[in-house]
Amino acid sequence: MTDYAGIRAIVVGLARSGVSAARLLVSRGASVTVTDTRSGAELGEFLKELPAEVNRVLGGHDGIKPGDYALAVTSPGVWWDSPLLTALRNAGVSVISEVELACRHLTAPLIAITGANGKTTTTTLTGMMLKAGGLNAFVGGNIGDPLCGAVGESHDWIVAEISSFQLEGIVAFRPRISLVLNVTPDHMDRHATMETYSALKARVFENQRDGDVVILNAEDPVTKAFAPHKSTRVLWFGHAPHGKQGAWTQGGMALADVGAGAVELFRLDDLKVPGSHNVENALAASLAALSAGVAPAVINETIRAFNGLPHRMEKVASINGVTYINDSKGTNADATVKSLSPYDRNVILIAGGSSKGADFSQLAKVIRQRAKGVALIGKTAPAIADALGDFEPKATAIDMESAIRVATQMAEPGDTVLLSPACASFDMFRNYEHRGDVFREAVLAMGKEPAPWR
Ligand code: UMA
Repeated sequence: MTDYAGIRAIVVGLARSGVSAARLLVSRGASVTVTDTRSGAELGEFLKELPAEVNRVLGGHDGIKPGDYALAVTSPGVWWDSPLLTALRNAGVSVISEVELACRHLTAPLIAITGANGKTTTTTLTGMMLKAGGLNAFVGGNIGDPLCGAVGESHDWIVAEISSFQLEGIVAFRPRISLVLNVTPDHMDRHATMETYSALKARVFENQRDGDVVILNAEDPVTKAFAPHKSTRVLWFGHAPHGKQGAWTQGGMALADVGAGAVELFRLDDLKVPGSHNVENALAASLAALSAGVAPAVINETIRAFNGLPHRMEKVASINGVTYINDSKGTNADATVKSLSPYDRNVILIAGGSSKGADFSQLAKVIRQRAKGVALIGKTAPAIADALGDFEPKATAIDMESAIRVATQMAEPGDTVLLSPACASFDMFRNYEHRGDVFREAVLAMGKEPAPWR
C-alpha cells in the first residue's frame, strides 16, 4: 500500500512513538526524515529500529527546512508550542500526533481512555475484560506500545490510553468508545491553565457521532459539564445511583444499565485493588467492556481476578510464609521510598540497576528504618551499599535469581521480599517490565521446587 507515495514527511522526536510513526510512514511509501534533539549515541536502540532509508537529523533540529515537508508527525514529549512545531505549522505543514496518524490507518474500532488519574489501571482492566470475553484486543497508547505499531495487524478492538499530549495533535481521531475518568490539575507546566487542560481532555470525543459511546464521570465537576455531540450515546459512572444510563454502586454492589435494564457487575468487596478511585476505574472499564459487547459475567470474573497492575506493588506469590512483591516500576529512589513506607523492618528489599546519577542517601535512611535486609543488583549496587554504610544484612547478587535466593535466606515467615529497584533496568534488562517478568518467573519457579527453599 502506498498511501504516502511521493509525500515528504518529518517525524519529530525519536523514541517509541517516533520510531513507530516513521516505520508506518515508510511502509506506506513516504520519504521520511526523523529529527531529535538527542544525539545518535543517546538514541541508541531507537536508531536500530529505523528502516535504513530514513534520513536522520540528530543532536538538534538545525538544518530542518519546514517548507520541505507536507506532513509532520510529532511525539507526545515534544511540546506543541516548541519552535520547530511552530515553524512547521507556520510553513503550512500539517502537524499531527502519532495517535492521529495511527487512527487514520487502524481498521479495528478504538476505545480511547483518558483522564488525569487512573488511565493505566482502567486501560489495563478494559483490555483484560475484552480478552476474557474472547476478543482480540491490542492494548497500547500512553500505557506503552504506540498505536502505529497496531496498524496492519488484525484486532477486534484497540484499547488505548490517551494523554493530553497526544490529544494536542489530533484532527480526525474518532474512537468508537471514549472515556474520561476525571480532570484534575496535571501537566500544568505544559498546558498552563486548567481550561486548556480540560479542553484537551474533551478533544477525545470531539469527532464522535452517530451512536459512538462517551463514558464520563458523573461526579467529577469538570467531566460532569462536558457536552459531547448530541448524536453520541453518553454513559455515566459514579458512586451513587444517578438515574442515567451507565454504572453506579449501591448496597455494596456495582451495577450498570446500558439500555437493557440494570445488571449486577460485581461486589465491591471482590475488587482487590484498594481505594474509591479504583471503584471508579472498575466501573468505567466495565462500561467500556459492556459497550464492546462483553458479558456481565465475564466482567465479574475479570474484576475478581484483577490483582492490580503488573510491576506496581504486584503480589507475585506467598511461599513458605514469605510474600514476594514485584515493584519493578519503582525506577527512582523516591518511588522505592514510597513503596517501603508500609513496612516495619519486615521487608527484604531487592534494589539496584543502571544509574541515573541519583543520590541514594534518603533511600538509605528509609531502608534503615523500614527494611530487615537488602539484596543489591546491577551497576548501582556499590553506590547503594556505600550509602547504606554499616547497615546489615546486605548482600550483592550477580543476577535476579541469586538476589531472590539471598533475600529469601534473610526472610522469616511473615516477611516480604520486595523488588523495588530505585533505578532504571537497562544494565541487565530490556526495560522495567522485563525486569519484573524475570523476578516473577524466578519466584514462581522457586515456589515449585521441593522444600526447603533456603
Ligand atoms: N524531543 C525533540 N525535540 C523536542 C522535545 C523532545 O526531539 O523539542 C525528543 C526527545 O529527545 C525524545 C522525544 O522527542 O527523544 C520525545 O519522546 P517521548 O517523550 O514522546 O517518548 P516516547 O517513547 O515516544 O513516549 C511517548 C509517551 N511519552 C510522553 O508522553 C512524555 C509515553 O508516555 C508513551 O508510553 C509512549 O509515547 C507510547 O505511546 C509516557 C508518559 O510519561 C509513559 N506519558 C505522560 C504521562 O503519563 O503522564 C503523558
